[in-house]
Amino acid sequence: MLRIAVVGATGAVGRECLALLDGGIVPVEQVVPVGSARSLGRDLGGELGLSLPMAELVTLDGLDPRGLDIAVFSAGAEISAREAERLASAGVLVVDNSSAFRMRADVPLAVPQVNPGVLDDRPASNLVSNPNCSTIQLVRALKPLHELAGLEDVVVATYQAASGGGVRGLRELAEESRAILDDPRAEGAPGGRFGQPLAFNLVPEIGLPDDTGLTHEERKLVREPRKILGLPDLRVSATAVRVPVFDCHSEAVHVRLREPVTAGSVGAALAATPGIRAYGRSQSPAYPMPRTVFARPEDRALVHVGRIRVEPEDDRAVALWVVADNLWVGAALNALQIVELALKNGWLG
Ligand code: 11C
Repeated sequence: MLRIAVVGATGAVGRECLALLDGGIVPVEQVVPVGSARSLGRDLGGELGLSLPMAELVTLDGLDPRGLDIAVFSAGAEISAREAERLASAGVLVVDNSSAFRMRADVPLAVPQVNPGVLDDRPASNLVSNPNCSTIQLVRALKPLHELAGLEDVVVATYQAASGGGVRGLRELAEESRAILDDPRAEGAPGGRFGQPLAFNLVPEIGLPDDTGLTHEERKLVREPRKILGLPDLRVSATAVRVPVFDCHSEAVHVRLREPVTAGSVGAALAATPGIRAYGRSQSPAYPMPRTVFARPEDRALVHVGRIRVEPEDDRAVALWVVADNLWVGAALNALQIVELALKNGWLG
């Protein structure tokens, strides 16, 4: 039985961690919710209707690492960079949802369905990084294609939901949508969680651009799959777009393979992969969509792949449409599946 701290417990990912722990994903003796000073005194268990054994909410300053097995951090890169190593060096296994440590050589970047081998041994750093949400669903769809015919290069355009911007992103989208429904000509002002008004809009910039024009989100999509798939030279080209959808990220993925394939062989490889639901024309709906994926807990736990095509002029060029719940598959669920595998591998006694 584990004592787990959930850092960022009041945030969008932290709450989903608590809900998944409440559902029994790993055996828990006690959960310690960790939040900011303004959240002290909140009864998160009561607010979220949880029956988990939960300690009182504490701040990171008040979190005692003694007797703690694991800390799942979902409070942003700045807080992770500042605080996670203090806990890790006190012997706590930290599973970090931020970008703070992902590219460090002594920190595994883990997606249990894709590169479970990186979790064979507990890292000396006591840190494991959870990849970016848009990376996780991408690599989960790419892995069976790589095993089938070898990846040569990948072009991905993302359609990312407001929940990627946390509770504040969700609230802003709801408020802006109401304002525009009341007055369709209302002009939104730049600013807010997404830099620009999101309701009834598309924002093709997630995170700050670097000197080459690539945004932070796009850099993660280029670099993280290389580390996870163990393909340092994989060519990835990404365009990340925020869309006015509350939950679930979608991706149009174009892949060039080393060997020829058919749509049937690609569909069969995806359908045979645990954790993936592959869609064909005979199904209804014939393709995944954010609203349908988010509607049922069993679908929130899967990566959904539809519109599976092979270019008529090029039997090594494959196109896919990939949808997954960014808060579960892309964050909380992946982090707790890392904990599950760490337990199975005997890291925690
Ligand atoms: C978004 N992908 O949708 C981001 C959220 O590096 O873990 C997660 C940021 C990260 O805005």
